[in-house]
Amino acid sequence: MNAQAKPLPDTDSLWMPFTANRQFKAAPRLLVKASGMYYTAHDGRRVLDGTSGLWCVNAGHCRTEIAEAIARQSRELDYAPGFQMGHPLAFEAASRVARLMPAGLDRIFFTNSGSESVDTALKIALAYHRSRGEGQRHRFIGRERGYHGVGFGGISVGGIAANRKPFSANLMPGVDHLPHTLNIAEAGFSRGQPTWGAHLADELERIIALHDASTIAAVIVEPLAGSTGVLVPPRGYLERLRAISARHGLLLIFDEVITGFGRLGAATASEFFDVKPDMITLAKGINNAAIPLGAVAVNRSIYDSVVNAASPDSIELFHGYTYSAHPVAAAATLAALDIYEREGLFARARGLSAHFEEAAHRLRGAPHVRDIRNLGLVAGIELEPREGRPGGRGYEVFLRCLERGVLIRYTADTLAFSPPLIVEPAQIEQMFETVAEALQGVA
Ligand code: PXG
Repeated sequence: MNAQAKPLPDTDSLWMPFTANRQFKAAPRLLVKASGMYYTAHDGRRVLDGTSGLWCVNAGHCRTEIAEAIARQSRELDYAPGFQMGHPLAFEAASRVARLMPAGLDRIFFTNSGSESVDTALKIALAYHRSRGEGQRHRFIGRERGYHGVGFGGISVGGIAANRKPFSANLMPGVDHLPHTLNIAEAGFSRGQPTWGAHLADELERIIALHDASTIAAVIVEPLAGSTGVLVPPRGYLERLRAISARHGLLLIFDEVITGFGRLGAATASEFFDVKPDMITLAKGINNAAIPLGAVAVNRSIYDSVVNAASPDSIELFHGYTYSAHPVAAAATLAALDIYEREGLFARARGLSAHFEEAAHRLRGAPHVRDIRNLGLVAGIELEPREGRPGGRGYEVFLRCLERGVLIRYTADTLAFSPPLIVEPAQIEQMFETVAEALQGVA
């Protein structure tokens, strides 16, 4: 411990999420401060944030304007009920988020997390079909390896086996899955979107034929899958999903919890790929992760259908959260969106993406590297797993990078990179050079 080291807290009571609790508590890794591109660890070391926290701190850490907006709002109106009552910032935040969405997706439902956004979008899809007299459209189609949070809806349409297995007896019925799009033999080391794989979208036609379109409510996919290890959509794939869904009257939901707010160099992946879904789920970067908030951006025609189907004095959608559009979270959102706009951070990400790609792909040929995938300010480096011990190598590289002052993320044996959009070119170099160094000593 150096002079700035802080004493470690008692770690017994906290049941940590998605963590190997016993392993962690035997050697805790704590972060105690942050600013801009850096964390400070409990032992006083500075750590470069190569992951924007968990893909969420897009404008960098502890931005003064956001902190001040939060403090101001907490003093002025700490909380207001959102059911049958409102407060101005909720409406203002909705209008501002709507302006960043593709044309028409300008009805915004607020939640507190990505998981809640996903479950909300699934419910809206059912409510929409019911409002049009098509209540028999109850099925959903997700995709293998998809991550849509941890609600029962989200793990049902999701395709991460470990997240589903313990709960498998109680998943939502009526869900089918598209195949995932990763194929290293055909598309390994692609720079940006792979040219192979658009045909995988045609699997949607097969699934529709199996169940009949009249029973299917919606298809949900991450336009770029993050958590599962960075799967970049093949060229033309999302366009085909869009066309097939439209042809059969299915709603298309893009889960943009990670890709929303600049990650690919545009406000949304939908804008980046120029493919317009019917709903977009959001969270994380919506307010730079300063305080929990999520949202669903919904096509106006869906809102109109659901709302107009009810009598004018009755609640149209029996759904909502105590903290939907919490005033403090809404204030943080306005401040974060101001920063994104004023500093042109989405365009900045776009401008850095070629360098980011170049730096990531320089690791081709480094020990254990099986594939490298990237788009915008996202990269994944997949390592060969150890015989009989998948994930072990990824964890070791993660630890070795942390020792060298760089925070990366790993999912099994895929390393993931998603720095704040304020990252400097030299910091991009540092991230990937550190990984190259770390890989040298890994068995
Ligand atoms: N959808 C997507 C696409 C996500 O990436 C969620 C929904 C759920 O959001 P909440 O706010 O309920 O956690 C996510 C979350 C990782 C990692 O390291 C990714 C997420 C969360 C934690 C870790 O890949 N994504």
